Amino acid sequence: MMQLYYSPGTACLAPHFLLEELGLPYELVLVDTSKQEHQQAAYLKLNPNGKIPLLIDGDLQLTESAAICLYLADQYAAQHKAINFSPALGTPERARLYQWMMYLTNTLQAELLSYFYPERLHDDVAGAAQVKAHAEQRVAQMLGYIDDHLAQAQGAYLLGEQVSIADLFLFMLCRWTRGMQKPARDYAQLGPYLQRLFERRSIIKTFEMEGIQAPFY
Ligand SMILES: N[C@@H](CCC(=O)N[C@@H](CS)C(=O)NCC(=O)O)C(=O)O
Repeated sequence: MMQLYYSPGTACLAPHFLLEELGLPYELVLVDTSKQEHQQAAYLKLNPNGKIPLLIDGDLQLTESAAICLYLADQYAAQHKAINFSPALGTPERARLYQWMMYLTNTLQAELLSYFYPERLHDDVAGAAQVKAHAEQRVAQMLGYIDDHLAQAQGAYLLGEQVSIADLFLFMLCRWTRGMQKPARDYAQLGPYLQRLFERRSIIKTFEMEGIQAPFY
């Protein structure tokens, strides 16, 4: 059975949503970051970069939340005939999926990491506070860009009519903005978009399983 190594609310969320969507059997393995378990030898043996999440599927040990989502959607598409979370290879829709997954991981997720860990980017407290404030401003620009895209999209989701792994990934990142001055839920399009996604059983169940309480996003 597959195993997803997780710590509640972290980058494990998107793969966790997807595992629930696909209805696959899997085991959740808690990595207790309050005890620094992600930096201990047992975990580092499985994932030498000491980050969460990690998926184990047979002989495959896979890190990077976005890569895990792409892998699961491709590998187990047949299990979920009703919804294809990753459009077929070689199609324009697949190209758009790549575009969004790269944008979300390289741009928005990276900026959110600066927001949450500013002390890694500056030695003194005032400098770190400035890094955090700048990261929040840049996140706001990115959310504005996504909001504009949703306003023009031919459908309710990033790729149009069809929900995809990019939406599950974006939901996770938007949740991380909930403490900002203007969180994702306060944008004209993102607000109803997040509400729509939050109605999915997979998302509610994932929050229950990870012990996450309101506010959810
Ligand atoms: N690019 C990685 C980022 C993983 C990551 O930074 N995870 C955080 C939790 S959201 C973590 O493990 N933090 C522990 C640390 O950096 O020490 C991914 O998307 O999987």
